[in-house]
Amino acid sequence: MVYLFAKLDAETRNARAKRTMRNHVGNDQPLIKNTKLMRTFNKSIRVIISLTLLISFSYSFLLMQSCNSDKKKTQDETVTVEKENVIEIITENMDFQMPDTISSGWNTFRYKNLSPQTHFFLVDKYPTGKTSKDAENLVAPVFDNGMKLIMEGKTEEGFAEFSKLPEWFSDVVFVGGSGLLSPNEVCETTINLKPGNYIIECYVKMSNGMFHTSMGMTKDLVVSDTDSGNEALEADIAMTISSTEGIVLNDSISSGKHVFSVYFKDQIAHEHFVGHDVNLVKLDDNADLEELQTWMNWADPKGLIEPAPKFVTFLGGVNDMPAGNIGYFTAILKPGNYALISEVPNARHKNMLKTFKIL
Ligand SMILES: [Cu+2]
Repeated sequence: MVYLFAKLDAETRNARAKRTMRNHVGNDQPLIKNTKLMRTFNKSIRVIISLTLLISFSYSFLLMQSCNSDKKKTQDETVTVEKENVIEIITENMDFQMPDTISSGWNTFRYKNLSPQTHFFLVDKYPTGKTSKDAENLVAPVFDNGMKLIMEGKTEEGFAEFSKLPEWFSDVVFVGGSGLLSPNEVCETTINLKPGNYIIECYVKMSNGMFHTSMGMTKDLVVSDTDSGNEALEADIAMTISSTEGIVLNDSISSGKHVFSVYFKDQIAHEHFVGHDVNLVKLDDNADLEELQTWMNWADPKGLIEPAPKFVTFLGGVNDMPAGNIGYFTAILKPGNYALISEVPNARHKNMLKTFKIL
């Protein structure tokens, strides 16, 4: 490396000196030789060139050092991710960037929302043979048409539209996923998946009422027979959710990193046809809980639609799961006000809106 530098140094110096001479003197003029002026000029040029080279080599050296440390950092990060065995999902533009096949058993999904909209990911077990194409072609249009009518104030016609859903749609099972996640946030959710074919989706709506599902937020996912070998997480804050008791939380919550477990004591289809889940929300001073509650119902023309309510930040959670299942989510809590809320109509009335303060 040192030899290379020395060689480059000499060659570059010669080449630059020649270029500099040509530029200064001009091609047509005869070269003035051996004058005192020329010697002084040559000396100054050498000093300038040396300084320039010194600065540019120092800079290159620093740049190489920084590249090396960046590279090392990236390698370290890769090692960490592999060791943690986390499955990364990224949304940039109505998409799910993630592997097509994952192992079965316990898996932690790290969801990064790099888009300007609020999203979640929900894992659906579709009946055998049905794929994300069926979701896009046979399910999403029905929901879009129904929602369009509801938004026009034709509520009954809108709900009647849902009878056009394919018969097999009632066999679709939601098996977990993240809670809602605001733009530029990251969340982690851990669920257990059996081998099979699944579909990942997000059904938040665009400002015109169209579901993200119709905008490309569906993805086929194969869960292989190979077990991940991961164990269930050890939660430090346990909660249960049920249609009869709502969200029940026995532990008090302090600041810092926590692993929450969510046990689905039961599961039902609420007024908007889907089940309950748990979403962690950071509340700013001006947060409006009524507005938040209304927004948590996709069937409401003002619900689950962009723009998301102001002064709240969605931090993930655990999406719908069948009764008897448990899911986990991890969060770092800073001092402030928070809410745990379910994506159902009238959450407060169902004890599915709990607020707490971190000191
Ligand atoms: Cu979405």
